[in-house]
Parts: sequence; C-alpha cells; structure tokens
Amino acid sequence: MKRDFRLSCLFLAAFLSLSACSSSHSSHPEASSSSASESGKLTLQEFSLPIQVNIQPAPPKILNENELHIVLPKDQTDKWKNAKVSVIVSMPSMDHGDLQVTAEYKETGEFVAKIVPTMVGEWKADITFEVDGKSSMVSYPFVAEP
Ligand SMILES: [Cu+2]
Repeated sequence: MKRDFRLSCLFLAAFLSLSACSSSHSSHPEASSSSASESGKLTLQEFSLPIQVNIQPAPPKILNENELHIVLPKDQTDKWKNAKVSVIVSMPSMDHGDLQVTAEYKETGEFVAKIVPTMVGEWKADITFEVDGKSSMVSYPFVAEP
C-alpha cells in the first residue's frame, strides 16, 4: 500500500512537470510565426497579395548560393510579373550589415533571388514588391546551416 502511494506521487510529479513544460511551449509567442515561416504563406498587405515563399535547398547552406522562391498565385502572374521585387537579407540579432539582391521573374510564375548567407543562424529576408510607385514589404524568416 505504502509503495503504491509513493509510486503514484512520482507519477503525479512527472505528469505535472510535463504539462507545465508543454503549456509554456504552446503559449510561446514565437510558435505562430515559426509555423507561418514553415509553410511560407505570407501576404503583401498593401496589395492584398498572397505569396508562397520557400528557400532551396532547405535548409539553406552558408557560403553557398541558395535560391529564394517567391511564388505568385497562379491566376495573378500576369498582373504582377512586371513588379520590381527586391530582397534584403540580414540577421536581426546582429549588425554586420545586410545583403541586397533583386529577384527575377521566371516563367514558372515566381520571382527568384540568389542568396548567400555568410553565417549560421537566424536570418530574415525582407521582400519588397514595387508597382506604380506603391510598395509593400513582408519578412520571411529562415535559418542557415553549415
Ligand atoms: Cu551574423
């Protein structure tokens, strides 16, 4: 009897620490933004334009040419293919400067920018669309690996 009681206390303690841990994770504010970056679904607010962003290879490799793909909705490629699309790549937690590149339109219905991250860690790509003197920017976070 005594032994059973001790065991159940142990289980209870284990359960409590587990649930405390998982609840602190799920309430973490970064949980939603990291799932958004995994799917790559972003919106250029000023144009109400949904885009799909991915980087190849995934995960991107440092000191290599990686391709950032900015995919337009299939029914809107003609409307947006002449936009000026620029990308600024930086590490938010550091101030070693940024890298600016222009994305080129491809007949596959997407803009592609070549990106060379210089360091392992968390980066963001600020993607700007410009059309008729109006512009809209959205950030795509990614992690570069060795
Ligand atoms: Cu850095």
